[in-house]
This record gives sequence, C-alpha cells and structure tokens, in this order.
Amino acid sequence: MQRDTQVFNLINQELHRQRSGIELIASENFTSLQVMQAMGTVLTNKYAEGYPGRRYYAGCEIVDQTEQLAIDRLKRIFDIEYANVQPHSGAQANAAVHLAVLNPGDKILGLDLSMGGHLTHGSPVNYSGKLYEAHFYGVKKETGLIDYEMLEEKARTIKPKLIICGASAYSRDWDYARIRKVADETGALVMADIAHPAGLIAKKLLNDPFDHCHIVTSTTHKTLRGPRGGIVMMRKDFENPFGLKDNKGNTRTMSALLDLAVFPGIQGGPLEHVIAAKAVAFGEILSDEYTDYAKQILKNAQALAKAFVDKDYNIISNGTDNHLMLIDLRNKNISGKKAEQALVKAEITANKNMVPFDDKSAFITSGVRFGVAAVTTRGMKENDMQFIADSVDKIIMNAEDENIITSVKKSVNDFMLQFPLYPELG
Ligand code: DSN
Repeated sequence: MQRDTQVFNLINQELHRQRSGIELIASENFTSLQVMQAMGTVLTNKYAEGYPGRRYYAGCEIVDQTEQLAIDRLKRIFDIEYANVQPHSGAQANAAVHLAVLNPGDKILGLDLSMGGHLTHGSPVNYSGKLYEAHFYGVKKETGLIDYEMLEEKARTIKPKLIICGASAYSRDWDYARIRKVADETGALVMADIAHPAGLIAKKLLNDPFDHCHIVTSTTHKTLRGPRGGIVMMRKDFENPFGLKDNKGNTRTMSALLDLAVFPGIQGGPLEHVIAAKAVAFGEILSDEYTDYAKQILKNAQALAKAFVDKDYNIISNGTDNHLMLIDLRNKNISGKKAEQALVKAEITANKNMVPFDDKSAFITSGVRFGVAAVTTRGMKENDMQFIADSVDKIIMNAEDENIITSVKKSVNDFMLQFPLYPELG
C-alpha cells in the first residue's frame, strides 16, 4: 500500500509546531520516544475485552503481561492495592467511578467548572450533570482558595452520595483529610480526580489523597507524562457501603464494581497498545530521573509565578503549589480569548480560562492558564522562566501589534532551538 503522504505530512507539521513553540497548556506534556513507540505497535491489533487472565478473546497471553506490568507499576508508584489501567481517558475513568457508585438521580458535590472544576464533576452540559443531581462548591472570592466551609455546609444539607475533589484550573494543594471528615459525617464517598497534579503526588511533593479519598482517578498524559489515557485507583479495597449489586444481584467489593464499571460498563475492548505505553511511562516514573523532573516542575512553576507577579499579573490565590497558575487578565485590559489568539501567533500555546467569579463567558473568559510540565520536559530550568514571562507580557501588552508579535515569534523560535524535541525523529 502506498504511504499516506497527506496524513504523514500533517504529522510532520505537528512535530515542527511542537518543536518550535513554547507549550504552556497545563494539561499537555511530551512523552518519551519509547512511550510513543509502544503505542505505534502490533498491540493495536489485539482485542482483549476483560482483564488479564479473564478475557473474552483468545490469544491474550502477551497483552495480559503488558497490562499486568502497567497495573503492577502503577501500584508501586502510588503504594496502592487496586489499579485499573483501561480507561481510554480521564473522563472515562470518572464515568466508570460514577457508574460504579451512583444510580441515576443520585446527588454529587463537585467543584464548579467556572471555579476551576472539570466537566465530569457535574457540569450541566456533561453526562455527569444530566444523569445525576449535581451540586457545587467554589473558591473564596478574597483568596481564590477552596471554600471548605461551603463544601462542608453543602455536604451537610444536600447529603450527596459522592463528593468529588480535584480540579483542572486550581493551583493550590487540597486538604483531603478535611473533605473525608465531612464525608464520614454525612455518609458520602470521596473521589479525588488528580489528573493535573498526579506526577507531583507520585513523588510526594503534594498531599497524598489515597488515605483519605475512597477512589482516585487520573489521566496519564499530563504531569504523569504518559500516553493519552485514564486510570482508576484505590489504596485499599473497601466493602461497598451502599450495598450496590452487580448485574447478578450480588453485593461486591468496590474493586469488583469498578472493574465491572470500566468493562463492560462503559467500554469495550481496551487499547492494549496504549496500555503498553502506560506501562512504559509508569516505569519511567519509578526512576530517579523522573523524581528530578517532578522537583524541577515545582521550581519552574514558582519561578514563572514570581516573574508574572513582578510584572503585576494577578495570579488567582496569589501563587501556586503545583505545575500551573491561573491569571486574571482584567487589570491588563484584555480577554482570555484575545490573549490566547495573540500568544498562538507568537507560537506560545496556552489556553483561555474562566477565572472565579468571571463576568465573561467560557468562550471569551477573563483569564489564561499556564502550566510548566511540558517546558520542563523540554529541559527548561528556573532561569528560562523569565524569558517566558517577558515574551508572554510583550504579547499581552501589544496584542494588536503584528510587528511586535512577529519579533516575539522569532525570538521564541530561536530560544526553543536550545531545547531539542525528539531529535531521533530527524
Ligand atoms: N481539558 C483538560 C484540561 O485541559 O485540564 C481537562 O480535561
């Protein structure tokens, strides 16, 4: 068959885009070459519905081993007893948890999307807000910090079956113990979605959610630097407190219910090529090199936040504990949308984001979100953060000036030559 030059030319263009620009989207990263190589393998040809040793297809002896490796390595990373590595994405991981512990109409309590939460934490446009009765807590206006009093009050009055913590645009650590306390008092389960800070939690640089949250979900492609995908985890299996039954009417442990929820509940055949890539990434996370990487993420985030504050940028909550920061641009007289568009012209990729109590819509927004996981993978250190802040500032202060944008783009492209990406790919 002839090589599909149309598609491969586009893939090469994307490689060039990733190499030449500054990637600040907080949910993105660059996998190692071996993680990508594992994905582009014959494992994509294999159907393997079920779990290692319990499949509905023949010929799974090899993929049983790659999937088991991924499970075992993930358990070692977080010191946990249960891991399901099959969810195709973080949204699927969350859907599986919901299916396992909730019935349609049950009450859930999550962080409001407009305050930094996630679609799958109950947004009305998502299945989680359509199938379940979703309630929300937020952040405090004065501090930008999670409003734990509001969370506690809502838990006590609403009595949700599930409290969801975790966020996609929150730069501070979480008090998981406090959330568990009110959950125990009100009879709720706690699920933590650690998709963003998982890599920092893996290296104990942030609070550990596993002792306090019954179930923990994550993506594998953000700070964990693996292939695009999801995972569901528990430190300890526990008896299902609501007496939920499987389709045969048997009451099961949570691990059995979660496995059933991923498959056959919401997914069919697992992506065994992606699971092999997860195994490779998990092996990398167990290395000292990754520990250094995670520590460097924190140093870079601190340096970038300071550089922005020095230029009078308003970071929500006044700083960051993790890899990201959310900036309120209202004192700079530009919307998140305009800022995003101008930054992209200079090959600086970041995304517009609502800030808490935003007066603009999700399409316009008053904020922009920056994360340093990807630039840290490129090899940047604290000193390099000043160049990023200077370049972003020049664009934001001159978003209509095409000459300035062109000159910043050139300096960005030159700067990035110092940080080679996938040199093996030619
Ligand atoms: N869209 C992802 C993010 O950027 O945070 C979360 O799903």
